[in-house]
Amino acid sequence: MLDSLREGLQAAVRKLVGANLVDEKSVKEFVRDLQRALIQTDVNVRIALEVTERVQKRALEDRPAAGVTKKDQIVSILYEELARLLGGEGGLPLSKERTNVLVMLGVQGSGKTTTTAKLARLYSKRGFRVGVVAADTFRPGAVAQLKTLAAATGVEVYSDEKEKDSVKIAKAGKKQLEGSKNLIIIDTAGRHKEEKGLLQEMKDVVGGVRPDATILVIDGTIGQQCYSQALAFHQAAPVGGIVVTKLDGAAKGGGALAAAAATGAKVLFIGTGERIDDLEEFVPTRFVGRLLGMGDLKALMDMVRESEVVVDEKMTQRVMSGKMTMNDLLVQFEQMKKFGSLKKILEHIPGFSGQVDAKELDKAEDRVKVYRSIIQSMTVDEKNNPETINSSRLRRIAKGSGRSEKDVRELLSRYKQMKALVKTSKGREMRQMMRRMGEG
Ligand SMILES: Nc1nc2c(ncn2[C@@H]2O[C@H](COP(=O)(O)OP(=O)(O)OP(=O)(O)O)[C@@H](O)[C@H]2O)c(=O)[nH]1
Ligand SMILES: [Mg+2]
Repeated sequence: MLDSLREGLQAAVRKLVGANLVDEKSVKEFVRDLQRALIQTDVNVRIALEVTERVQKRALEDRPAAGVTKKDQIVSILYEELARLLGGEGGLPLSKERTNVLVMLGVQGSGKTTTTAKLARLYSKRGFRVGVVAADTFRPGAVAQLKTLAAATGVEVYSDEKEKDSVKIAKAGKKQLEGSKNLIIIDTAGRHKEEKGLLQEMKDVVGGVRPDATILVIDGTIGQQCYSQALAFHQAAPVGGIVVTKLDGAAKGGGALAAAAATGAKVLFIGTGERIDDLEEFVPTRFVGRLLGMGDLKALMDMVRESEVVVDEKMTQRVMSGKMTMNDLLVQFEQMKKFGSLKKILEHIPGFSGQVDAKELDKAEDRVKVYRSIIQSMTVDEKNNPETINSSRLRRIAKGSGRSEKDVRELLSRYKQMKALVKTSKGREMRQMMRRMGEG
């Protein structure tokens, strides 16, 4: 599904990740690649430019969170912006405690009847008692089509082939099924002499049965034209959600999804084939993660956020003024360790570029363990003023922590180095580093 879009996006990401250096030039090239991929899938040019301009601005202006490389940051910006382009999350507000009524809307051939059966199947599987109503009086064979499809799912079908008034059928169907079902899906006609007549009939049906939601079914192969079609329906009667069908093999599918989302109505499901099970719940973040080939990127990004360090202002002040304590040093080490484990995770995600030697990291983690036990064996005074640690104190600390004197000396020299670093660079680099740690 959406193979060319996926290939285009992934190629752009691969190029960026493979670049030696991420600078303005490579960001702009990345953005141009994105534009091409989006426009090829029929995303409206103005919308494609808006999205990519936001990606460019953020990529050039925002600083990456601590422990995250520039490349990783840009990929996550792309992920967020694409998910935003495809709309927010949220499903149908259905409850098993009452009878829910859905009305299917859409132009001829968009996939209403097929989607009615697919939804009936899906919600039956989820434990709803589903009934469908064949309120398409326009198309010859419409009732038979729905019956055939519904037979495969075992749901009850209400129809009345003698009745020509679709509003009457919808109402009668609702009345008959209400007692035994808690989800009633009403399939309507798409064929009409003119669009005005179709919209009027739709208003009448909606007014007649007062559904919990109307579901607009749109053919994804028409690409960005989805926008005007969805808007026309949305204005005639508020659309509760959209199903974009035929995304299997639709080259313009990306444009269709973006256009549907641009109306403000949520895309709830996508149709990915003619078979009854070819219906997927649409979750923009998950969908984009799959497009970019990054599995559960959202969970990963959450982890990145969680690993961001909250900077203790007082500690920063102490460190800056050269009055760093041993506990402050330990906090610094712990933070570095945290970033280390995060990088190790990023290693395994395609598209991420963390190039950290796992062995080195393990070694660093071991050192932090050693340092922690040594610091725990110091008195409060020693922790606050490590300069007072003479050789007899050093021996006592080594014994108390079960570490060697060499280890203690190593820690003390790391402390001195850190302090010297703050002094020589007049704290500039350090301050920058700490600020970076604090931002997100
Ligand atoms: N490949 C593919 N075909 C689909 C999908 N959804 C529907 N179709 C096909 O599209 C055609 C039209 O589907 P219908 O469900 O009859 O469309 P409709 O909106 O009910 O049409 P009318 O009742 O004439 O307005 C059928 O051949 C379906 O098999 C999909 O997600 N993928
Ligand atoms: Mg139909």
